[in-house]
Amino acid sequence: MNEATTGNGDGATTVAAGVSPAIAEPLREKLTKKAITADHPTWCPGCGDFAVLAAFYKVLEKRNLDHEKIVTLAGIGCSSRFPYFVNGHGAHYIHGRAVPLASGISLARPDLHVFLFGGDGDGFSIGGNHLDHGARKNINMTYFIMDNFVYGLTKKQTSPTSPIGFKSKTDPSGAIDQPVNPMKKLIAGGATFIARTHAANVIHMIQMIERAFDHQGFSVIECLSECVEFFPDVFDPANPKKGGSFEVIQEKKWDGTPEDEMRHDVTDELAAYKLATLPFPGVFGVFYETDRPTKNALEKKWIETTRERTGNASDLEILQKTFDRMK
Ligand SMILES: Cc1ncc(C[n+]2csc(CCOP(=O)(O)OP(=O)(O)O)c2C)c(N)n1
Ligand code: SF4
Ligand SMILES: [Mg+2]
Repeated sequence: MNEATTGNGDGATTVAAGVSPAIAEPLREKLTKKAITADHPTWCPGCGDFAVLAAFYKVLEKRNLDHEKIVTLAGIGCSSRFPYFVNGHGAHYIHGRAVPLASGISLARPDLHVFLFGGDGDGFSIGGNHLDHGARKNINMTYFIMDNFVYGLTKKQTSPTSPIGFKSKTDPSGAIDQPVNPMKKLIAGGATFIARTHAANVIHMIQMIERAFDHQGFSVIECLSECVEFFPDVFDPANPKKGGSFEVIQEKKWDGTPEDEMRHDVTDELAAYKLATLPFPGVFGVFYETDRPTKNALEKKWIETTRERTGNASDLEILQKTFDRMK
């Protein structure tokens, strides 16, 4: 039996044992790491992004997704080279414009699994506005932001997440601007799944990617991923192997115990915001998750209603009518 799990594309189906589909699908081979590995990653040795790629391969393999339904997209940056290293549909697109590209693909082909990768500059700076709109519209996709607190590809400029005092080529005497708080930005923007992880913790990364993938809507993960070249050791305070501590959010179990009172309710926006105010390195896990209709679902309904109203006219007929009206 070919068993594909559900996920951020609505076309992944599971054929139940013993049920014969009208036209039998050819038996699929299991999706292997070999099948999804494309090119030799060209990141600097030790770059945190390698671990992210390894975690992503693991999730694809584990979920045994239909290979042709995997789409990996990115903007521009070291982290945005990601689609080159995944054997699947994908594009290394324009700096900061990956969310609009992913939105179009997700809305036009809701059966695909749309994964988006990029950096802090790509997502929070030039693409910050697109991030907000993707979030508020709740367009179905999984967006993984590899945050290294610097512009890596262009060799060390201050990024929107660089801490005050960071010395870079654009701030030789130290950054003076208040950095973006990714969690606060995403909560305010209206993202319906928001999580935070660390590239030094592959197991946690895998858990977060799977949770985000299972969420219907605009799901975003911020991952602290070290740029060993231009901002080394910055994430050590959250890396137990380097003397730091990785503090995981304890989520409510709704078991009625007194200790559950202290646990985090992921549906509570204000509680998520409070977690986001904790000083660096903060906490890791799911900050916020809520159910809200996706634009994909709303648009589908709207198209169906319109189609019904036009007596199930074809796209061409509707277009022709529109042109006729314009004459
Ligand atoms: C429109 C546009 N502006 C600027 C650039 C130059 N540029 C390329 S990548 C980049 C920043 C990359 O930083 P980030 O997104 O944090 O990715 P990283 O390299 O750190 O992974 C910049 C400014 C560009 N390619 N296109
Ligand atoms: S410059 Fe930094 S972010 Fe880019 S590949 Fe090298 S270590 Fe990674
Ligand atoms: Mg960066």
